[in-house]
Amino acid sequence: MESGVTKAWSVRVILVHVTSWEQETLKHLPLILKGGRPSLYSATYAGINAFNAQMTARKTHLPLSEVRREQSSTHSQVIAFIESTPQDKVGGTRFHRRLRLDTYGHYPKHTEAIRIWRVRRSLG
Ligand code: NI
Repeated sequence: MESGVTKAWSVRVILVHVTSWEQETLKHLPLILKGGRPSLYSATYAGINAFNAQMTARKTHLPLSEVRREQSSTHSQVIAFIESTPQDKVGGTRFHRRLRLDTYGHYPKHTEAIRIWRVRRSLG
């Protein structure tokens, strides 16, 4: 719950943030499979930063237990969706790119920040 992991963000906010991108992928990948194009964030949320700020602000008052529950169920939904998608579709460039940006390409940066914060914290 402490801020300062990544600027003002706590681990809790990072969980909300990563989960909101997984929720985006659950919205957009089915659309891509049907040959559609997700709208640009610049059109709907005045840019990525505004989207991020809005997503984390919206969940400011959720208890940590709820944040964790949502994170876990969203991640399970992403896994189930990928497993139910035919192999040849998953390999499609736009599908794969979107999946990477929203999920496994997104985790390492935040994981690393949390790791560094934990070390810093244990050193007092
Ligand atoms: Ni991020």
